[in-house]
Amino acid sequence: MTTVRIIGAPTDYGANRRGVDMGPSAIRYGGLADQLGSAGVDVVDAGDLAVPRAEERDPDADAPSAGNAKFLRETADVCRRLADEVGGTLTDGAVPLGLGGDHSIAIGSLVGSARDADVGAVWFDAHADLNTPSTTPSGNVHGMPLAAALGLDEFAGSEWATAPGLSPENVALVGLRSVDEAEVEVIRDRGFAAYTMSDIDERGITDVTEEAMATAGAGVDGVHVSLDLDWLDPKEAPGVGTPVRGGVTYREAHRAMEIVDEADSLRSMELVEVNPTLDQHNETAELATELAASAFGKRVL
Ligand code: 6HN
Ligand code: MN
Ligand code: MN
Ligand code: MN
Repeated sequence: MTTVRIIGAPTDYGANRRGVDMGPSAIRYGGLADQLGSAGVDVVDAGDLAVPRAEERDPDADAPSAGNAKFLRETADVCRRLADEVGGTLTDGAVPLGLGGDHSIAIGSLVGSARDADVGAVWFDAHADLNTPSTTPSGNVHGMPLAAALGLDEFAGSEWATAPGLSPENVALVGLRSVDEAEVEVIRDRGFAAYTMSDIDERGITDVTEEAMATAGAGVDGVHVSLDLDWLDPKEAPGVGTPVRGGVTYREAHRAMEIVDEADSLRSMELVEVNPTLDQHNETAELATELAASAFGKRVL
């Protein structure tokens, strides 16, 4: 039986709206353990990493070496510890499920997941998260985790950020609808598998997600699935810091997570960017728990 180990990373260093640090609590309160139990997996909760409050830190402590990237030192500290937790969980034969926090925690998840293995990554997100300290329009590290793990620009050779076992040909982005100019160039130059919402409109979520999982999983030990809740339409998932209209529907999201399960290559996963202060009744966190259950095999019949 699969054991899923929940690891909370209550950060908001990487986002410009407070509240995403409450994500792990909101997702647990939204019924995560019960949902995963009904998917038929064993659940262990490792609790939350200790994350100092952003107000007590200087966002520019690393400047100018960090370029325009806020709280890079704090992000590195959390990601190092998360990578150890994720790596240790895999060594113990369990599947790590990270709870954000903002999307910068994906750096730690990917480094940990790729520590002793070759991995792919599927990025379910409205955004590409391929900015670097020199291209970022916001300074927010949640717009950079995929670039960091791939060792692009300033992240090249950075021990805490780069996931050596992750290669570009095993990366797939699904659901894109808000991509910065510099990110478009990176996607074109490096030839990432990238599916916009128009691709989903045209081909359907089943076809696109199957292809994404196959691309990410080709020739590697397993796939890291990063689920940014702003991937969904804001009508379904209002509790996110950077909502973008025109996202996937509730049904499309579930179908995609069912395909994640069917691909049988899931190595590690994370649920990020849930901001319960922007919800009415914790609906985005609850949705996150349901989607995790689908990814771990929950079915109606
Ligand atoms: N997210 N591309 C924008 C930026 O500031 O770099 C938005 C990033 C959103 C990040 O998806 O976690
Ligand atoms: Mn996003
Ligand atoms: Mn993201
Ligand atoms: Mn399964």
